[in-house]
Amino acid sequence: MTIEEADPSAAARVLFGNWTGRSTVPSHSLYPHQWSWDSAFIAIGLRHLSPQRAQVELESLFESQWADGRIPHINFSPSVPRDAYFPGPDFWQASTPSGVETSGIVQPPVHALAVWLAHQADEQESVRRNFLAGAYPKLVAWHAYLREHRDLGGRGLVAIVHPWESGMDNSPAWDKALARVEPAPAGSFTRRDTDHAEDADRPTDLDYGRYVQLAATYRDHRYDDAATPFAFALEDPCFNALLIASEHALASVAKALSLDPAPHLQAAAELTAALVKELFADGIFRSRDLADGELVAADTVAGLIPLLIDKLPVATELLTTARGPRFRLGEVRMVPSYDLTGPAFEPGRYWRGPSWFNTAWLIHRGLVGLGQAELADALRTDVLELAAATDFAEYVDPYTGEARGARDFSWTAALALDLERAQL
Ligand code: 2M8
Repeated sequence: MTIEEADPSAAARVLFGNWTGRSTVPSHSLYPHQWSWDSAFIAIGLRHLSPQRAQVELESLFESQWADGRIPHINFSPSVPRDAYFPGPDFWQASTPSGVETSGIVQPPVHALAVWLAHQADEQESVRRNFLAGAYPKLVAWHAYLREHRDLGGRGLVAIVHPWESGMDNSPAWDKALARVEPAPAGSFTRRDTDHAEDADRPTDLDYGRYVQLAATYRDHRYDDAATPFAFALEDPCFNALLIASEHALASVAKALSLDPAPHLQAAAELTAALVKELFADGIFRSRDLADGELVAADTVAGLIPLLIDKLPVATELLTTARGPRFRLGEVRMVPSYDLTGPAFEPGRYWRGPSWFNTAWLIHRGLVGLGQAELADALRTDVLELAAATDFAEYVDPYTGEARGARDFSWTAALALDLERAQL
């Protein structure tokens, strides 16, 4: 019996349909290549269908890793037409020493956590395939790239240099910084995303022009972090919180390989102290804009993701914020991506209000860690109901639960599957 026959559930069907042989596309129409943090979330779900496939998903992503340790946000598939997605490989002009074509920016580092969870799904199979031993040095190099090349503010936190690096591309937290960026001229590129999704659900043309300009500047400086004049550089709480969770996971990986976990625990402790000292204000974590040194006055779900961090000293205050009027955890559908009372709130537009399944999964994990069983269970039920009711939508309206963006979206299926089957 094939693994496809063994699991006919709707979520499994989505993941099998989006599998391309060694990795999974987020969505055949909107995102037809391998995306970095998507792959990590996808592996977390795939481990319930085939632990081996989950490992291969992550291994194929690692093939896109650069010599400097960075894991680019897109690993381009050679079998997809070069103009199927914009910006494609011809725009980025980047490849690994072995010729894998990639983008040049990165995405949040959730990979070590995914590696650890994929290993735990079938330890025997993992040992047989030497999975942890193969992944460990790659993850160490990835984290070292971030800490050594991306601490642009010198405060012990990693900075993102493009909204796409946050994974929450269109977040209102980037508006002020983006307004300083001169957009690429409208006729100089052709968007592909609006061929596959409603214009009203996606970023505006003006913002898209700015995304293109920022990426082109980095590319024109050969993705050299020391040489690029970054017009956009912010310390994002979600990105740093995931690095901390991944350092904790890496400590577990090191222990399993009979290596010393102490450097990872120390890195996690240093990053946690810096995160709380530098980015916590008004009961939530906020991004710091390195251009003016100020915290951004826009509250987004990124500021709640640190709930995931083990022994976070401000967890109680953060939970109060999650349950308060800005996010109404337990009262609206999943967790809105932006402050429900904020001036930029839009319930349907990409990262400016809708609820996403990956952030719900991360917050669910945080709630379980905090012993908030009732809240965690309610969130889990909401994720499972919404995933099924929306044909695994990319995101949903936080008030009505109405589907938005792509359907049959891979991380939605993967993370719903994980919440259904994982024993936490
Ligand atoms: C979205 O981002 C891409 C650019 O990377 C896009 O809008 O074209 C984001 O939601 C991001 O978090 C996600 O990884 C990607 C693929 O699902 O889509």
